[in-house]
Amino acid sequence: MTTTLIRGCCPHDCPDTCATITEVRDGRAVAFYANPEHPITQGWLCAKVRPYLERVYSPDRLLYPLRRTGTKGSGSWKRIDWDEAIATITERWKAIIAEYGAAAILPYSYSGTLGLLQTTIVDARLWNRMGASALDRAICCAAAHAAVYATLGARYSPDYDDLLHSRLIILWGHNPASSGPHAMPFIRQAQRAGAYVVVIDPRRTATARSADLHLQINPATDGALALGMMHVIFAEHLHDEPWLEAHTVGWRELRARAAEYDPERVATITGLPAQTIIELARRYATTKPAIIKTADGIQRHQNGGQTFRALLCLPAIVGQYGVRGGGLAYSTGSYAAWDREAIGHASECPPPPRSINMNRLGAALTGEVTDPPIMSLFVYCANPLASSPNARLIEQGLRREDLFTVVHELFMTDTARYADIVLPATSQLEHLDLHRAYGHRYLTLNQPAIAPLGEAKSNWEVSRLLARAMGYTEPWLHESAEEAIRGVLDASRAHNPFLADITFERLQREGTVRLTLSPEDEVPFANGHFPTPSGKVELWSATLAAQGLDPLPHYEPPTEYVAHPLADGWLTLISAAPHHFVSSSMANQPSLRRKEGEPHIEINPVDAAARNIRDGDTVIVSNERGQCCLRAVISTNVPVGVVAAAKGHWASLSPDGRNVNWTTPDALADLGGQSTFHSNRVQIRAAKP
Ligand SMILES: Nc1nc2c(c(=O)[nH]1)N[C@H]1C(S)=C(S)[C@@H](COP(=O)(O)OP(=O)(O)OC[C@H]3O[C@@H](n4cnc5c(=O)[nH]c(N)nc54)[C@H](O)[C@@H]3O)O[C@H]1N2
Ligand SMILES: Nc1nc2c(c(=O)[nH]1)N[C@H]1C(S)=C(S)[C@@H](COP(=O)(O)OP(=O)(O)OC[C@H]3O[C@@H](n4cnc5c(=O)[nH]c(N)nc54)[C@H](O)[C@@H]3O)O[C@H]1N2
Ligand SMILES: [Mo]
Repeated sequence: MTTTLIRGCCPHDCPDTCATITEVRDGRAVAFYANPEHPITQGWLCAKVRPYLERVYSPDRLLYPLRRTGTKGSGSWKRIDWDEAIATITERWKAIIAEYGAAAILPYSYSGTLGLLQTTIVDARLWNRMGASALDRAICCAAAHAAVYATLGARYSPDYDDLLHSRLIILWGHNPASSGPHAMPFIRQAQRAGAYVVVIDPRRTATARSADLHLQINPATDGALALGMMHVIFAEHLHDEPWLEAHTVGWRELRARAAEYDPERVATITGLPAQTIIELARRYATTKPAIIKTADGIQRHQNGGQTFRALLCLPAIVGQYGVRGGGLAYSTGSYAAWDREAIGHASECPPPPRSINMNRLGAALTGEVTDPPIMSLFVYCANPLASSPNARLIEQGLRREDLFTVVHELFMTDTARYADIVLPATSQLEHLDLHRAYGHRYLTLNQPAIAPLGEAKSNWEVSRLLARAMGYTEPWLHESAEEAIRGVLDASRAHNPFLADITFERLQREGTVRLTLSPEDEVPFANGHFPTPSGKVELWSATLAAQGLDPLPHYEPPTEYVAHPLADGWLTLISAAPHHFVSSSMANQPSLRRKEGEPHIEINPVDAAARNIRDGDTVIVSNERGQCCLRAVISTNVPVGVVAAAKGHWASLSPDGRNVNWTTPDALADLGGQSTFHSNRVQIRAAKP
């Protein structure tokens, strides 16, 4: 029997975007592993994606369309065929459009896959054509994006191997050991060669444990720390004035702002000793190249946008943008910018009637959005009941008898349980897609390795079926998967030099292709140009000033800020990335659930003793939004006043049918409508005192 090797790409929400190989024998995938030739993947996969065939061939895969037969959430279903499913959905939609207008239909999707076709194109075309409510996809990185565009103009970052040139690496609110593990070997190698590694994180993470210095900062106070570092750097004349003069706007205004953040004041805010702040500032200003590497976790606070702005300003103060091994590594997302019109054909469609922030889903379903109310929800690539904030309110919304909910999924997730119609989705091994990364500068084509299991269909196929049944005849709603990808790639290449010479044929041939970077593009911003309105780093941001926002970074505590020492028994709950799941994806896979352990919360011994909580107790974590039950783990991994419980556990697989998101806030941050999961104040008590 012959074995075929099919090149693919990990589709999950992670900066590493690994290249994979599937071995297929007789139509069945028999092995799945890393492509040894990919310069970032380097021949190994993370703990969660290694056993991927368990996910693909899971006995829990949804294989047929289902129609609800019991009450919402009751779990009684009847198998139906695709014709009936599509007819049921589109007839209901036509009736809703006739009565309320298409704005009453809300697509809800996020990062189940990050593919160009199955996510980016599917997120746009059908919904644009229909005139459905747009979804403001602000759950993950909206504040950082707004801050980056205002300050630097584009998300340009180096590849991980640039870290080998760094002498100082500050991992700021970032836990790559779990959240982007392929950066770790480069960080380790740099450290062995003498680079000094600092981790700034309230939690002692796996990444923090191997750092040279771990600063357990008070949550949501990083903006003050960054401004305090600037204060010291300016006061001691360690700033790079010629660079600031040549490449920035507003450095003197920023210096005046930083003057307000003397080390004593910043020490009170951050909980770090003043001397530590001074030493960090000196080290940062005098060790070159110095890189700040961050990700998305740090911005999930009410002040996340201003915090990110402050971080982005730091490298400019010491002239580190454009230096190999220096600057700030956040995201490479702007290099392979796709042609927006080719993606969504928006110019041929009515403008979206309105936009609904995904972080407000519960509120939107239960009265915040009217005229028209949301009458149908179409969920794909997302599991909002497990992953979106203020889940109690989402559950209340999903129970609405008059809400018509369709969920397209691989598994019967927390959200799918509340659907009227469930549609089975293909896995990455069963469909075509093209992936850019946000952690490096390679494109990878994902070739389908096996036929769809059961009657599963890809997002793009479902979009095509829905468009046909709705009577939409535009050819761009009916292209083949390959035509759709080729169309966007060709249109984007026409005006994006980073895609020069990258054709579909070349991707088919080579699997992974490095973006076309001229020698001067290798190091981000090395040419001294920043695509902001001024062409410079906007320390004083004209973009933000025009929106009536503070043009300079500042620190303001979140509303749910827990002051030290403890006020009224409140604790700040950080719910960051689990090691063995990606958000709630894979959190139903038995082998990975065993490794991650049951849903638990880390609590400092001091806070535990004050509440008579013993290690292993079941505790109730609660606030005005809701509550959930977790197992207490007493640990100094978290400082006094901070507790930590991973995101991602399924509510339906948790002892009390809820997860941490029953407590998390749906308040929006200061920039971009960003989620504020970690600005979350909770009370904790033992379930049986
Ligand atoms: N294994 C795994 N990998 C993932 C994911 C996953 O769920 N699991 N999720 C993916 C997704 S969707 C994303 S967006 C990225 C996120 O990637 P990261 O940002 O690296 O991950 P997070 O765990 O969300 O947050 C990083 C760290 O921020 C810390 N933090 C929280 N609040 C503060 C603060 O106020 N100050 C400071 N200094 N630190 C703070 C948390 O303790 C956490 O350790 O990871 C991706 N990769
Ligand atoms: N408490 C807390 N919650 C958080 C965060 C936090 O820091 N704290 N972080 C947030 C962040 S950063 C993010 S990005 C969000 C992510 O939130 P979501 O985007 O909702 O991600 P998941 O929960 O992983 O759900 C994705 C679903 O898509 C499905 N899926 C995968 N591939 C496909 C496909 O091809 N087609 C279809 N139709 N479905 C598919 C998967 O099976 C999975 O159930 O979570 C957020 N939730
Ligand atoms: Mo995310």
